[in-house]
Amino acid sequence: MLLYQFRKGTNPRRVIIYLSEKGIDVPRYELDYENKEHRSEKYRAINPSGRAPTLVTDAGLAITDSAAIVEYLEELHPERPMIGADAASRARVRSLERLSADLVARGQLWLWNQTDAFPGKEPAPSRDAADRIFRYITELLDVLEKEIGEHAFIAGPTPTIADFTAFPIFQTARERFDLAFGNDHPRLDSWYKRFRDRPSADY
Ligand SMILES: N[C@@H](CCC(=O)N[C@@H](CS)C(=O)NCC(=O)O)C(=O)O
Repeated sequence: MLLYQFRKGTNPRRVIIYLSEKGIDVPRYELDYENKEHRSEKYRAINPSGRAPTLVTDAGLAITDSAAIVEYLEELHPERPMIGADAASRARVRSLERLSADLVARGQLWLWNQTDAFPGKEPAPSRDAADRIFRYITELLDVLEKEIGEHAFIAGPTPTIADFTAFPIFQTARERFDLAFGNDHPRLDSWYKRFRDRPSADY
């Protein structure tokens, strides 16, 4: 198996954090983002979207989406389940995981406009657009703030793929760009700080 990744990429980190929490490891290949290796013909032959992560299995199957990679690995390693232990808990975890995936997508659109760091994505970043997009982010943060309630983790008392999906966009905003993200949501802010202390969150 080989995991193509960007060590600090928001979507790759969903897999990286999962692997660490699960206590399993797979060989990694760090794509050279600066030199656009992910856009090369060689990499696009593996993942036509030219994005990361990709997991290539020993049988040569290329899994080209972070959520699909996590679900695949979870099927190979069912011990200590991280998508929930029964139908009801899996439904809750998956709902919150998908909501978190929406948060990532909106968060990325926001960062493309709020910063000048993604000229390939947004050649004319607009702070007005960023402010508008942030309203849609806040809508999802409000939901997560309610859902986490008094739990230690987003979907309940134990870490799940919902945490591994949501955490990286908070971390990208806060640590890579020094931007507030969820700071006005007290439960999410505490969750972020607690999760940040876990070895899996090492950046
Ligand atoms: N749905 C995909 C999205 C992958 C994705 O957008 N990855 C970003 C890194 S966070 C990427 O490769 N960006 C480079 C680009 O689009 O040029 C997944 O979750 O794996």
